Amino acid sequence: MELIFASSNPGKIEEIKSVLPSGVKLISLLDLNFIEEIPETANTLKGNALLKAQFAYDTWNKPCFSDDSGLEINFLDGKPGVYSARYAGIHKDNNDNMDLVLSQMEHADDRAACFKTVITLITDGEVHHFEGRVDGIIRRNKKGLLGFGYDPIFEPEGQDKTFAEMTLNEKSKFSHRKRALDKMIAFVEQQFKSVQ
Ligand code: ITT
Repeated sequence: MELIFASSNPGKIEEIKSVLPSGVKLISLLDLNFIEEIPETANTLKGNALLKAQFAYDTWNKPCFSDDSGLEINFLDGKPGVYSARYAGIHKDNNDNMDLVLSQMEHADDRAACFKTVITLITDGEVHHFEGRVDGIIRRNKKGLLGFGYDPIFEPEGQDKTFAEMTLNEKSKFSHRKRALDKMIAFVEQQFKSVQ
């Protein structure tokens, strides 16, 4: 089956492509040469995931899903959260976002944080949400070159390396995205079986 993934984030697309079952063909917004930004004006992950999936469904009228994710940091009262992608400003990049977090947490002893993902799937106009979460800590310095976004400063609970020091396979053992995706895959497989 074909599924449109309403994302143009290469890091997310690569992660998701690496774990989808071989029977699912993923078509991202990059594959569709769609370069506009889909407006993310909601103030929750679920709200933004719905906006992106609904936009894709209305535009291409095919089964599609979206991913809205964020890093929630205890010491920062849950920030950057839904504003993770543009925490340091709309024209800033991942490094600027991490630098801002690290400077705001320079004297913080409470390093607890979590990544959350909401995946929204729309098939036949029906909307389904799937959530995933991973707990961990914010390190005092960036470490590792793999992954994307805040990976160099996030270390999942019980591990001694950051997401940016992990291969795609390793990150997938812990990641918020994989946990949400597993729920979506189980749901899609169940639906597929029931129509056979
Ligand atoms: P799309 O909307 O095109 O999917 P985006 O980058 O705008 O891409 P989000 O709105 O979900 O995606 O923003 C989430 C931001 O949170 C993302 O840009 C990263 O900075 C960060 N993020 C999300 N998942 C992450 C992960 O697995 N590792 C590191 N950072 C992550």
